[in-house]
Amino acid sequence: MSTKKQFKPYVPSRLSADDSLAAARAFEDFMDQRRSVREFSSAPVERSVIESIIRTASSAPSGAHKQPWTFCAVSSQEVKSKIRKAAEKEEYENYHGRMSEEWLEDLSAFGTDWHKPFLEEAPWIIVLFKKAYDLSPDGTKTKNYYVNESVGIAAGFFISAIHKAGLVTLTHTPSPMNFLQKVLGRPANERPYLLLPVGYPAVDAEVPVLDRKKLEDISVFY
Ligand code: IYR
Repeated sequence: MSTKKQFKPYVPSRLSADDSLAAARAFEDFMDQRRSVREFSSAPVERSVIESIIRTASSAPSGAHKQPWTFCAVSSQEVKSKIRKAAEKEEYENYHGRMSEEWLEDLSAFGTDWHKPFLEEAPWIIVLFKKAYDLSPDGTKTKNYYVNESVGIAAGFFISAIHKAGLVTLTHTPSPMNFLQKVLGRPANERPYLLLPVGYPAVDAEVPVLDRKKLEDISVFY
């Protein structure tokens, strides 16, 4: 069975070369101000802001336009506490034996440890699930394509939208993350991909001093 795609013209307004460069550089400056933040204010963020950010994330390209993701937005203190407790249990094991000496050394500049207070302090935790396959209403499985690539791109859109809204986040990956499927009661086709606390930064929030790699270190032009 095939469904025929319909097409419509795509005619965005065309920028001059100068305007294009100016817009690219302005966006570069804006994005360069984004930082991962680990200290959150408990100040509330309206649900409508989170909804908008999720819609932006879901505008990302995906394999065969399957949009193979679910964004679980948690503001319930009770659920956040459950997530923190389970994440800290796994992270304790990571920092006490599961992570290599080299990994611990690489992380030492960031001052991280197994304590994850931001999981209770941030007003929202967004748990991003990837959908390994889809389930039709009648229970049959349908295929998704390039799921990791698609969900990674959606996560990038999500992080950019958070920055645009004046909020901060942290791409947290407690490992293993399957406890999130249980805590949130997600179906078998959904696998946790990233956990993102979202909110305003704490007034005394600090970020590590770091440089970004130079263009010549990350690109080759042919
Ligand atoms: N998941 C652990 C360890 C960790 C890993 C990376 I890569 C970081 O950039 C920071 C931490 C944790 O969240 O503590």
